[in-house]
Amino acid sequence: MKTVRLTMAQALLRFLDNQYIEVDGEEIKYVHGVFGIFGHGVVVGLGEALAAKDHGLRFYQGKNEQGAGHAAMGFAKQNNRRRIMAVCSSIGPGALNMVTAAGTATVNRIPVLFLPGDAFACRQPDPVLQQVESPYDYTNTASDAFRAVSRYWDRVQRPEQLMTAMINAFRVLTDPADTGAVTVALPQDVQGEAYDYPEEFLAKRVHHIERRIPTKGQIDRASALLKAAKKPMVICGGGVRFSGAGKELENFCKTYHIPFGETQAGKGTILWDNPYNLSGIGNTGALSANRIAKEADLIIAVGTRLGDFTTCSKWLFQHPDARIMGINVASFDAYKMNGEPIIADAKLTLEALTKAAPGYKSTWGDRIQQVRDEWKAEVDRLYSEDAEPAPDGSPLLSQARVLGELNDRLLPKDTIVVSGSGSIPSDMQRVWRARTEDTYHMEYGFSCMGYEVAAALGAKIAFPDKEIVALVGDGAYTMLHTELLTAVQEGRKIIVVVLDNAGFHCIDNLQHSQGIVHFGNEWKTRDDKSGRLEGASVQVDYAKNGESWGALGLRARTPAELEKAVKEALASKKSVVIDVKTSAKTMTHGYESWWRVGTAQVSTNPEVEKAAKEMAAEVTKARKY
Ligand SMILES: Cc1ncc(C[n+]2csc(CCOP(=O)(O)OP(=O)(O)O)c2C)c(N)n1
Repeated sequence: MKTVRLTMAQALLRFLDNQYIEVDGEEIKYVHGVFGIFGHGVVVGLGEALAAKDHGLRFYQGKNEQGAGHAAMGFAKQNNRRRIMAVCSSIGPGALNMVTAAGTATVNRIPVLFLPGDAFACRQPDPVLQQVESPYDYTNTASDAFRAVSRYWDRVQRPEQLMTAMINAFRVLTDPADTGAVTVALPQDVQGEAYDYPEEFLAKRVHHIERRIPTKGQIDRASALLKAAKKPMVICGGGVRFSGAGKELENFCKTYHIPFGETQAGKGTILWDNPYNLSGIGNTGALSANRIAKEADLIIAVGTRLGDFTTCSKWLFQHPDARIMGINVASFDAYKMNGEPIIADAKLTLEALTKAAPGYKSTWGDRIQQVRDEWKAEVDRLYSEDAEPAPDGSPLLSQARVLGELNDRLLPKDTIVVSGSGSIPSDMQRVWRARTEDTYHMEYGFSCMGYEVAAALGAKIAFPDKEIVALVGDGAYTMLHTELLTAVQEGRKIIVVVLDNAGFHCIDNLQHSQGIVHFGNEWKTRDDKSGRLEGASVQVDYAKNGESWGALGLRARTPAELEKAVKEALASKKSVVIDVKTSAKTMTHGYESWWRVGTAQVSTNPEVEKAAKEMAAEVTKARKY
């Protein structure tokens, strides 16, 4: 066996550089690069290997490890999981900063390889700077915090362990059902230790992404359920997009006259004007999809986790005999809500099922077109909505109007829009009209504030020729936007639209909807008399903030100003921040949806007790599991 003497970190990089995937006959280089921030726990090990010019991996210097992780996730998500990045950090705080991003990747089933530096395996200089010592368990380090949010976790304590660690890491990263965050912790001494690695381990390796074929039994069971149903509907989840099953779903729906609602991850796989597209479904869904869901007697859940936002906390499907059929490569998801599990690839299953019930037609008739027309009229109304001015009389925009102007008139049809938290995803799921496939990029599994700007950079690295627009609330922007500086540094232009309503307003709305007084969510200064945050509204100039990072800063308070700013932003070569002042009262809600939250059953405030009683009444209508 031929070997080559390398440090563990050098071998790791050479391995990463040689991983390929094959999907439907196409071979793709899998790992594009490494995002990270160095510290003593990584700079002299993995950092030394990265600094050498003998590999084809690009290094991106993050500005916050969580941001770096989200950028890597945005890259993989926009690539429909066909190209990925690794993210590295030092030990201690740098590593722990990545844990949130690992959670985001795992919840969204997006492959990201996390490489936190770790304490010395030899333990001799312990405790080193940033080492979290556990008196009850010496093996416990900051890297163990990743266990809860990783689909695979490992620590390379001897250089020869790298081989099993990496093969397992890539087994999970490339598995359509199991993928998510993969964490391989790298003790700082072991990174630099030399070993004679077999050349075979370092040679080009192709991971074949196999499509799981549905069995005859599964198709028979699925078609029997379908034929017994009068009013079936489909939920189009992210799995449809990742499987590349958009055309097959279109055919399926057309053949049997079945409408579909979209989850956040599935939206945009099929365009908005498809005659079977009911738009978003669930808590932040459209009236069209939610009404149909209440009448449907079979819910064909394709590639969805059936999260509470999709099912309205299991309350949405109100037909007394409604059954769920779960088409999913992940058995965990296929079994949810007592579903008939069809554990197979979405594309192959939909293809087979389209042929399995010849002559079948749902009884929806023209109801599908009717709810679609009603919803179109409502979105048109929202797109032209005006907002009340601010208390000082200055104009404000309605949030849905901003989305409408961007979608309908101002942005090129193939602009990739990236968002993730606050009220924007809710409005987006309802009103955004996807006009080009795979341009709707929403992280709504973790709904992690701070994903937006970082992931926009990741999407831009994935598709440098596309316009990328991050839609972000003032709260999420303030929490984490500093990969904007990385975008400037890299010369990768992104347009950041900050929708500034001066506060954490979707949470304020939720609080108020449950009878609680406004408390702790609006951004107001402390009032001397009451001692509460009830003073003047906190004002921030986000355009100036963008300028300080080297971006172009623009402002808008009216539709005309928005149009001017977007035109300038599109003409700009460098990244842009558009500070858009919106009215907090204009976010959309309702549309026959419901959401279960833990309300206070006793309170000094009668409004709270009333809301809790209403909540309890609705709970009785929801499915129990
Ligand atoms: C990291 C993180 N912390 C807290 C939350 C809980 N949370 C969800 S939305 C939200 C407020 C978001 O405010 P902003 O970005 O201004 O959007 P708005 O609701 O005003 O549209 C908070 C605090 C979260 N989703 N993510």
